[in-house]
Amino acid sequence: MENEKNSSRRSFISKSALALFTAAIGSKIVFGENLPADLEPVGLESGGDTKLIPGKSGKLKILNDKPWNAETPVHLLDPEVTPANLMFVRNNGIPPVEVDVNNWTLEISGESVKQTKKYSLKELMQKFKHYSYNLTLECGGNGRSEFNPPAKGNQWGLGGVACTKWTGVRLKDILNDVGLKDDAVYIGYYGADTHLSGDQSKVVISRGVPIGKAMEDETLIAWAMNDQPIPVMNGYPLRLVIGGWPASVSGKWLTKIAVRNKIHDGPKMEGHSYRIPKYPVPPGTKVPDEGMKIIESMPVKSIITYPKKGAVVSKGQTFEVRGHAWAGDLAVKEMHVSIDFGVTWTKCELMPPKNRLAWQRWKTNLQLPEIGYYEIWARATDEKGKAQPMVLPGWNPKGYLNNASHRIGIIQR
Ligand SMILES: Nc1nc2c(c(=O)[nH]1)N[C@H]1C(S)=C(S)[C@@H](COP(=O)(O)O)O[C@H]1N2
Ligand SMILES: [Mo]
Repeated sequence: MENEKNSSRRSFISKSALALFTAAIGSKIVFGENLPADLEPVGLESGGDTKLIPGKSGKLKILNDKPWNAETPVHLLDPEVTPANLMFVRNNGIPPVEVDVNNWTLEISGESVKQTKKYSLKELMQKFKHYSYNLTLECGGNGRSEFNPPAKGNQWGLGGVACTKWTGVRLKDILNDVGLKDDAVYIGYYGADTHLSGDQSKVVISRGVPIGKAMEDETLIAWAMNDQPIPVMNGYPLRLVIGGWPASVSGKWLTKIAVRNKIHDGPKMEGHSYRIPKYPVPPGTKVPDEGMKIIESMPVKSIITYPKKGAVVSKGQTFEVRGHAWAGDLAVKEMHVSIDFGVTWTKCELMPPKNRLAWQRWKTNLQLPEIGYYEIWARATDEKGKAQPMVLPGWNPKGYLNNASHRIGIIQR
């Protein structure tokens, strides 16, 4: 009755007008017949391709939706600890859809364990001491979009990096509980994600690290990120977390760790995956598999998180410039910025990391001499004296390890 009354009072959009709007939007307008005659649909100003990633902020820049790959706009990486919904997503396959936390197990097996063992999540939590570390995870392909000739794959800008707080148990405590044979040299992870082809028997990705890196204090089997369950896209309910190395070694949706008596040979360990040439090659070179080596510690790098690119500074204003710097397994020793295209450099204040393998905050105050356009260039130097290059450091076939200086343009008015 109520509905009937309403419809008798209102006049609705004509069928031909609705057809026009439907064509313009490119999609059926559900409930379109309810649109009042004098109201136009507001439409999709963004172009209609802003899909939402479960559990993630709509501010992430989507690079791929099959599988999900999304990066963080650099200025949103400003907090010391990256907010969970802003951490980048790099999936190679399809995340597990139904996660049964109560029956989730982690198997430790492989030819170099004394016996195979399985732990439930509860056992892991009860049996071993808990640790928390802030760990920098950066995709090996972060910065790939600057490669020329271009490298295939997701065209990452600078936002395939995050530093979040991880809580869990040390992998070394688990491995010691299981017992390793003397010939153990490598570990490899397995996760519960499934292959894009739909073939359930195919492993999506299974990478690993030498036993020495696996046994470091900061190498965690984690169930929490930023004091909350790990976001679905970042590996819920359990994840291997290894700071300082390409994030591809940090297995998500973790179900198994294999302890190996040789370099792990899972999918994406071999060929050109996460490998770079052993020697410098001219751009565009086809490098044979034997000429490639596995990427280990990531190179020194930094980002400017404030101000945002395109910021407007009023004449004479002093403003803070800040960001983060990291250097794989090493610490960052010095941080500099330039406002004159690299002719002179200003040394910045650089904080120590929260813990080993966490990024370091840097900041300084700047004042610009006159009205006009400037670029701020940022350059970090690691504890061994290696600094970031201004341009792409060395071309490689898959577009890894671009640690060129971050530059932002700003205006003084
Ligand atoms: N099981 C599984 N683990 C994985 C991946 C994956 O596709 N499946 N991607 C790897 C890659 S290449 C990267 S860069 C990081 C990305 O972590 P994030 O999505 O939590 O940012 O996870 C790594 N671990
Ligand atoms: Mo990655």
